Amino acid sequence: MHAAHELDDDPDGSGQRRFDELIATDSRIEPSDWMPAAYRKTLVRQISQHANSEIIGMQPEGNWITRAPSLKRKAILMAKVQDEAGHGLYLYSAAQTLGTDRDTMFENLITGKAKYSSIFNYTTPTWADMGSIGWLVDGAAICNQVPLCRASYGPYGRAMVRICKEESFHQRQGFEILLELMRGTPAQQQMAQESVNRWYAPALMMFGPPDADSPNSQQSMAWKIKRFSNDELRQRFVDMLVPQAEILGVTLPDPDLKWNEERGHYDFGELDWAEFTEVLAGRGPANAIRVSRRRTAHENGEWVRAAARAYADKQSADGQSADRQTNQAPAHEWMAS
Ligand code: BYC
Repeated sequence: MHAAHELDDDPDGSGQRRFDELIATDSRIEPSDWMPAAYRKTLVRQISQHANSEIIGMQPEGNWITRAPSLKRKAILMAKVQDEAGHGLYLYSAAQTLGTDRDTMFENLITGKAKYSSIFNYTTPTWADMGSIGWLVDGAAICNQVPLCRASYGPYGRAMVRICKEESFHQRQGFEILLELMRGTPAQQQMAQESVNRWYAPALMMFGPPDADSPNSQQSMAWKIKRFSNDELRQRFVDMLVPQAEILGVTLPDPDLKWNEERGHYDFGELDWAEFTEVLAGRGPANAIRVSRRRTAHENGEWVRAAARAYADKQSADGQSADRQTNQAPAHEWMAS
């Protein structure tokens, strides 16, 4: 059934029928297509949260750029953080095609109204955290995001293709940092293990609440925005991690983690969902600092935006006076008459 305001822009229901058909045949919805208001709203919510996560996600790693242990590591880390800025920008662009402007999304982020991934509210006290973020956080991101390449909304799915390619490089560089530490001194091995101990459970929470407590999943899956449920992806991630942890020689901090022959999957322990709720409510270890840093950076960038606006205004003023000149008769014609 249509909401009242949807009847206004789809009086004969043909828009809805076409939309349903595109979804049923696994085709793409494009910005100019009619779409239900709730579909548009859920996409703006998810894509803008995703973009915000990329932008806020630059901070925990940005913390180590000046302290990376070698020039090579510093160059790699800088490139990775720049990739994250790029991901944020593709995603804001994708969200803009749905009619929400970037200033609004940014305003919501810096005033603490908008959500971003819980994981970026944890701190990065050691270099090994750069390894754990790459291996666990980007690893979870890949599991979640590869299916999003097939999201029903065209601009989102297409943005995800490039993002996933870059995320997979990010994951490998994190794995390689941990591998090098695990092949190092006992102190380095201990640093790697201690870091994995801190990041493992929060990385599992990135997939969102358990299916039974996930209010958006069912509808998002029916619309083929999400292709798998939160719990399905979390399981896939754990199954992927166990053999990789064996290669690294790190222990995953979960006494209940064990292979279940019958299910063909690893069983794992209950996560601390009270902690997740606290982080989402803004009371995680680094929520306040993340948002305030973003706000300061935005304020400090005001002169760049002002200069860009002044330049654009000047260009369009020059363009207008050039147009006026073109419309005028050339001087020699005027003189001749
Ligand atoms: N953190 O009904 P549910 C990266 C919220 S960036 C915070 O299951 P949905 C990277 C959820 O929004 C990776 N909030 O929701 C960057 C909802 O609240 P609202 C970021 C969470 O949308 C830099 C409520 O809980 N990835 O990889 O069906 C460096 C109920 O949840 C979280 C994406 O954004 C969370 N973890 O499913 C390194 C992927 N989980 O909005 C790496 C795209 C849930 O109703 N997003 N919530 O107020 C998605 O796939 C989905 O939005 C989610 C949640 C699976 C996250």
